[in-house]
Amino acid sequence: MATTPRGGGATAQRPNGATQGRICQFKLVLLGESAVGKSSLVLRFVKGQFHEYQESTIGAAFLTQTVCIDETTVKFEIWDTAGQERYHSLAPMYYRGAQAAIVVYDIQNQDSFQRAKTWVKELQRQASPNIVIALAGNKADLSNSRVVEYEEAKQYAEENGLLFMETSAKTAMNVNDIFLAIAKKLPKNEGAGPQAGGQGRRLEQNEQSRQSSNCCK
Ligand SMILES: Nc1nc2c(ncn2[C@@H]2O[C@H](COP(=O)(O)OP(=O)(O)OP(=O)(O)O)[C@@H](O)[C@H]2O)c(=O)[nH]1
Ligand SMILES: [Mg+2]
Repeated sequence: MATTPRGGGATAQRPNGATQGRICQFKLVLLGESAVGKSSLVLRFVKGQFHEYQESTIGAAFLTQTVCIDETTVKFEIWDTAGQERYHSLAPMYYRGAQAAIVVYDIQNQDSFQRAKTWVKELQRQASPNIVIALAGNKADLSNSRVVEYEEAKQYAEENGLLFMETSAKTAMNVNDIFLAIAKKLPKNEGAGPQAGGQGRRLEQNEQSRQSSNCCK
């Protein structure tokens, strides 16, 4: 099973150059307190890089990345939101219509875990009903100064139906894995109509358009 991230673009190529026909596109949003590492996780996933002095995001940033799961290419349209409180009111613009969300906290920061729980509640109340939510306990490389226990977060995630992983944007631990776990959980079934909320949108070969429909066709 091919599960490696690939460079962005709507046309998926097999190693032999043949083009895969089934491409699903999903909107994914990252939410969480400032400085927990949202942008760093995206930078690691999309570009394989890590910056010690990553700048705080202003407003939001948009990036894309594709992953292959069996015969399906999943294209993520990623909205990396700004965690500073003054940007909170913008968040609904980014999670509205999203099929997936990664809510991030820093394992060294209890407040960021509480903030993550608040984001989860907001998503459960106001985002698409079928949204796939993953909880990421980031900065796992700094586990010597951890204050949020793995078991506590895991139990919370289980109780709330969330995917859960501890991640490190710095070492790349579980970064691809969390996106892949989301991609696997997203519905990619054939024949879903445009009204089926939460479905990804299936692109035809070579299709580059950015229509607003959000379904796998
Ligand atoms: N050690 C370690 N540092 C990390 C990790 N992820 C991010 N950082 C650092 O934490 C700081 C904040 O990271 P950002 O990615 O900017 O955090 P953010 O959540 O995007 O912050 P806002 O854009 O303000 O919401 C940066 O200095 C990163 O280098 C990690 O996994 N391990
Ligand atoms: Mg950021």
